[in-house]
Amino acid sequence: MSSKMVLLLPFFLMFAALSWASSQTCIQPSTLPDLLDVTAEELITGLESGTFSSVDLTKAYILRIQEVNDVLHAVTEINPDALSIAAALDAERANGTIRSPLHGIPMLIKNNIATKDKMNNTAGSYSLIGATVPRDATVAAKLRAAGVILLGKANLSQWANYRSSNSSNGWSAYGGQVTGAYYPNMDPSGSSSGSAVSSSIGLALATLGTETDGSILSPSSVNNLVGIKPTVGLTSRSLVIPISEHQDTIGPMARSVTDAAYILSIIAGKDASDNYTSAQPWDTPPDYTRSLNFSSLRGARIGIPRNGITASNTSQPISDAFEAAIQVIKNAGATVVDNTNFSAWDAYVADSSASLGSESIVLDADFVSNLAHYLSQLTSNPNGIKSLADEANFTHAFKPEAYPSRDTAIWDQALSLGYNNSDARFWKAYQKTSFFGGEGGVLGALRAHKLDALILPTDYSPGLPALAGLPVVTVPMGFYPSNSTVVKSEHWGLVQVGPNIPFGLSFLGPKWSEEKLIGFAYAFEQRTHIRSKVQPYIVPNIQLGDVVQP
Ligand SMILES: *[C@@H]1O[C@H](CO)[C@@H](O)[C@H](O)[C@H]1NC(C)=O
Ligand SMILES: *[C@@H]1O[C@H](CO)[C@@H](O)[C@H](O)[C@H]1NC(C)=O
Ligand SMILES: *[C@@H]1O[C@H](CO)[C@@H](O)[C@H](O)[C@H]1NC(C)=O
Ligand SMILES: *[C@@H]1O[C@H](CO)[C@@H](O)[C@H](O)[C@H]1NC(C)=O
Ligand SMILES: *[C@@H]1O[C@H](CO)[C@@H](O)[C@H](O)[C@H]1NC(C)=O
Ligand SMILES: *[C@@H]1O[C@H](CO)[C@@H](O)[C@H](O)[C@H]1NC(C)=O
Ligand SMILES: *[C@@H]1O[C@H](CO)[C@@H](O)[C@H](O)[C@H]1NC(C)=O
Ligand SMILES: *[C@@H]1O[C@H](CO)[C@@H](O)[C@H](O)[C@H]1NC(C)=O
Ligand SMILES: *[C@@H]1O[C@H](CO)[C@@H](O)[C@H](O)[C@H]1NC(C)=O
Ligand SMILES: *[C@@H]1O[C@H](CO)[C@@H](O)[C@H](O)[C@H]1NC(C)=O
Ligand SMILES: CC(=O)N[C@H]1CO[C@H](CO)[C@@H](O)[C@@H]1O
Repeated sequence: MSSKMVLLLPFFLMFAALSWASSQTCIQPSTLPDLLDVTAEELITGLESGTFSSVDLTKAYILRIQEVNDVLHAVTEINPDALSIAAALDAERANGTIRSPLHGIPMLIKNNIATKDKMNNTAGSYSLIGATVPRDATVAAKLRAAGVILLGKANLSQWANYRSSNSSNGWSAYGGQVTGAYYPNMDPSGSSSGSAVSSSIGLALATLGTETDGSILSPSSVNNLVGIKPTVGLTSRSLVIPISEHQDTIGPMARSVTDAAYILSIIAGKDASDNYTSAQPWDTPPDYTRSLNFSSLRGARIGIPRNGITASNTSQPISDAFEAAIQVIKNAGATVVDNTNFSAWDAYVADSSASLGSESIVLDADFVSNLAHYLSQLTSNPNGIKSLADEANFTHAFKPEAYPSRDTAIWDQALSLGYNNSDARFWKAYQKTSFFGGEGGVLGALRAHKLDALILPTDYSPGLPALAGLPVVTVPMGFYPSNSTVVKSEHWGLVQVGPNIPFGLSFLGPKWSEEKLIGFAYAFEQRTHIRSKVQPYIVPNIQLGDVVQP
């Protein structure tokens, strides 16, 4: 309680000062959207009507980041060129050049997505500071070409949570500890922690995250967001610091399904630099905003794989909210089929509890190969890191990397394998994981019951889709009630359960089914509007009215 008061006081004072400043201008605050909840379409309307410019928007977001970052550590760096890029995009708009619906709108991207500009790309490690790339990551290039302002880099669980057995979600050596905005010292989940927190309180319109197993879905869930974890191969991974070519994917983290759909439409597509994208069943990807149909649940068949829900003593509010969500989905005209269980669930659980499970082999072996491939593309590499072995050596020796209080157990295991993903033992493990996620898991359940999608509380949703490269969309479903008992993480004491901490609902489908999943998530969101029912404990007070010149 006392720490909450201490945190809030400086922001309250700053707000008082700025309210006075903005009252000196002629701008009517009511014509300006609140950046905490603003939608893409409200920003588009404001930019088109000239109520504010992209420079105004960029200034406001930079001030908002500076206002809260000392507490939340959500952003590792701000693009030093953001304001000049915004001015250039304003000039283009003035002469009639509109590159895409998101022309002139700022986004943050996770600090494992490289850009060829003044920003570092480090996965949160000091080892890669100053390293440079030959071009932007393909997803970053697509955003830039669409006129999106790359405002900065979001902090993350270091190495996308692929280093340590006893670190914390949202901690990186370079960026510090991200905390969530819904409870003091809140575990932000991860690994796209800074992306989630930044999007949740409006430090940009929205953000990009990356997922190998849960890293978009889980932080979106606990930070009250919509997250799209695309089919592996829908979005290019070229020049994104990898874990696993078989499981990695890049997706949007936004405050609404609509905003996420706008962003996915920009970043999806084939790329010769990531040949998994050549499996896309179309020449150009769909316009996902066409899936935003209030009636899309009508006539849909939705399954509940109950055996994938492993209840715990803190999950009663999640179970209650899930049952209420099922009723909303039925009332919206869907046929809900219960107990569409995963046939290989028990075998999957047994395999993943082994000391070296199949998924660990896949990720370890991929990481050894894929990290070396990423590093081989760098155009400068100040610390000469060429392999995982080099990286482990750097990390063990460089004090700010906090070794051994944050160990390197995952790397130690990957290095002790002694092989990479060209080895027959890798393929044996990959066959198992593909089966657990596919025919023994999501695909088998969909087929057996002729379903369009499965639903699960997001806490239980990432594992099987990760193994088979399948898409998932999460949307806010509820939050812990005010009398919840606080539960802290085992290491480093972050608050994982507590009053107001949100959680989501996931829709799972077969490869390339994002259009359907987005439609279902939208139909659910538009009937429930859960996001608006819970407020963060800390929000930046800077608004457009503080920067717009009359
Ligand atoms: C508008 O400005 C952009 C950027 O300065 C320039 O590339 C483009 O040619 C201009 N278009 C027109 C129609 O003037
Ligand atoms: C990149 O990292 C270096 C070292 O921390 C820092 O001096 C530089 O400002 C960083 N770049 C940006 C854009 O923050
Ligand atoms: C995909 O690209 C990788 C690396 O660029 C290459 O090793 C592999 O042979 C390619 N696979 C196909 C099917 O083209
Ligand atoms: C919206 O979804 C419903 C149910 O699937 C369908 O009947 C309707 O045609 C869709 N509307 C549009 C505009 O696609
Ligand atoms: C599905 O799983 C649930 C939870 O484990 C179990 O209670 C139920 O009996 C199972 N149903 C079928 C049809 O296997
Ligand atoms: C939940 O159960 C575990 C042991 O199963 C116990 O240690 C923990 O205190 C319980 N938490 C709550 C909030 O009851
Ligand atoms: C993978 O291992 C094989 C066999 O040891 C080796 O030839 C190859 O260079 C390794 N590839 C990478 C990317 O480490
Ligand atoms: C490990 O790093 C240290 C300095 O940090 C260096 O002196 C040593 O040569 C490195 N060893 C290997 C095997 O790369
Ligand atoms: C993490 O593990 C390492 C190695 O076992 C240990 O030295 C360190 O104390 C652990 N840190 C925490 C916070 O438990
Ligand atoms: C919180 O309140 C609800 C409704 O009054 C009650 O059912 C629940 O047991 C309470 N939980 C705790 C942890 O006190
Ligand atoms: C932009 C920014 O605020 N960066 C900060 C990220 O976190 C590190 C470690 O806490 C700070 O040193 C940076 O200033």
